[in-house]
Amino acid sequence: MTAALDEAFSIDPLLSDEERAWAAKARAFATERILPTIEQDFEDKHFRTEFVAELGALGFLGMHLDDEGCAGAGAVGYGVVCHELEAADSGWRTFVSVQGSLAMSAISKFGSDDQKHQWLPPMARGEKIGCFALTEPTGGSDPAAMDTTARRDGDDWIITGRKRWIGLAAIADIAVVWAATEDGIRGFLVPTGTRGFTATKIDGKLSMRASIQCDVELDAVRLPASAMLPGAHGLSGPFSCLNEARYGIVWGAMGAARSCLEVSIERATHREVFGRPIGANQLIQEKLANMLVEYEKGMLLALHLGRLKERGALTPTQISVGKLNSVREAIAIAREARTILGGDGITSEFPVMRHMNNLESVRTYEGTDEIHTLVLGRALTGLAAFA
Ligand code: TGC
Repeated sequence: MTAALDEAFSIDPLLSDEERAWAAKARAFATERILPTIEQDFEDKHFRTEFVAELGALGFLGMHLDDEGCAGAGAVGYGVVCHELEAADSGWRTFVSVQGSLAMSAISKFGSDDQKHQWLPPMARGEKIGCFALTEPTGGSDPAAMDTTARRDGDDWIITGRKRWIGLAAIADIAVVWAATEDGIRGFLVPTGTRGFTATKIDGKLSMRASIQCDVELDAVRLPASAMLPGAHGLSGPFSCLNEARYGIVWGAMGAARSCLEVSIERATHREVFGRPIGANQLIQEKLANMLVEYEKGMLLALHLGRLKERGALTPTQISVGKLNSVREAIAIAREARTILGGDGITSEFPVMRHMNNLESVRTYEGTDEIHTLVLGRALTGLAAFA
C-alpha cells in the first residue's frame, strides 16, 4: 500500500495478529506470484493452474471451514485474503471463492461424512478442483426456474440439462450440480470424468480473462444414489453457499478499488502537467478524496459484516448491502482512477481497465446489482418485486 494511503486509512489496527498474518501471506502471494505476469495472462487468457497447489499450501482454499484439512480461519481472516487477492486480480479471488466458498462449502454444509472425507482434504490442498453448477443458459437470477433435472432410475440418478458461466468447470475434478427432482431442488456431486458431462470454456470474454468460465452439458449423466448431497433440500441449499461467496466479494471488490486508488495517488503525485504535479489541482484532489471516502466506508462495512459473521449474526440482507455497495463503489473508483491516469489509464501498463472490466463480471455474478437492490427493497417493505 502507498504510504499516503496507509497513513490516511489502514484497517490493520482493527485486525487481530492472526488476521494480519493471513493478509500478509495473501499480499506476498499476490505481489510475488500474481502481479508479475497478470497483465500478460489477462491478455493471453491464461489461467495459471500451477498456482492452485500454492494457494492450497498457503491454506487459502476452504480456509473458513472447520472440516478435515481446512484451516478453520475466522470470517475476517478469509475476508482479508479475498481483499489481497482481488487487489491483484478478480480472477484469483474468484478462484478461491468458487473452490472454497461454493464447492467446498456445499460439501461441508450438506455432504455425508464419506463425501467430506473424500473431497475436502484434497480440495483444501489444491490437489482437486471443484466447481458449482447452478446458473443456466436462460439466466442466473431465478434459479427456481431451472430446467436441469435429476430423475431416478432404480437406485441411480440420471441428470440432464445445461449450465452456463460455471467457473473452473473445464479443469474441475468434481462438480456440485443443482437439479430439480420430484422432491424439489437437490445437489449432486458429479465427477467431471463421468460419461455425459462436458465442460466447454466460454471464449470472447473481455473480463476475467485470466480465469475460466464454462458452459456445461449434462447428457443423461448416470450417478449412484450416494452422489446426492444428503443435507441440501430446496434452494436454500445453493443460496446458503452463495451467501459465502457474496461475503467474500464484499472484501474482494474493495481490493480492486484499493489497487486503483493506489495507482491514482502515485500518478497524481508524479505526473506533471502545466508545470506541476496534477495532484496539486483541486479537481484531482477532490477525486482522490472521494475515492478514499468510499474505500474507507467499504472496508469498514466489510469488517462490520465480518464481525457479525463471526458471531453467527450475519443475515442475507446484510450481505446484499455489502455486495451491492462494494462492487458499485469499486467500479466508481476504477472509473475515476481511469480519468486521473488520462490516456495511459486505458493501457495494460496500469491495472485500472483490467480491474474495471473484471468488476463488470463481479457486478453481475452472485446476484446482480438489481437483485441485491430488490432484496433490500423487499426487506424494507415486505413486498417482493422479483416477478
Ligand atoms: P425463493 O424461491 O422464495 O426461496 C427459495 C428458498 O431459498 C431461501 N433463500 C435463501 N436462503 C439462504 N440465503 C439466501 N440468500 C436466500 N435467499 C433465499 C428462501 O428462504 C427459500 O427457503 P425455503 O426453505 O423457504 O425454501 O427465493 P427468494 O424469493 O427468497 O429469492 C429470490 C431471489 C431473486 C432473491 C433469489 O432467487 C436470488 O438470490 N437470485 C439470484 C441468484 C444468483 O445469485 N445467481 C447467480 C449465481 S452465480 C453462479 O451461479 C456462478 S457461480 C460462480 C462461478 O462459478 O464463477
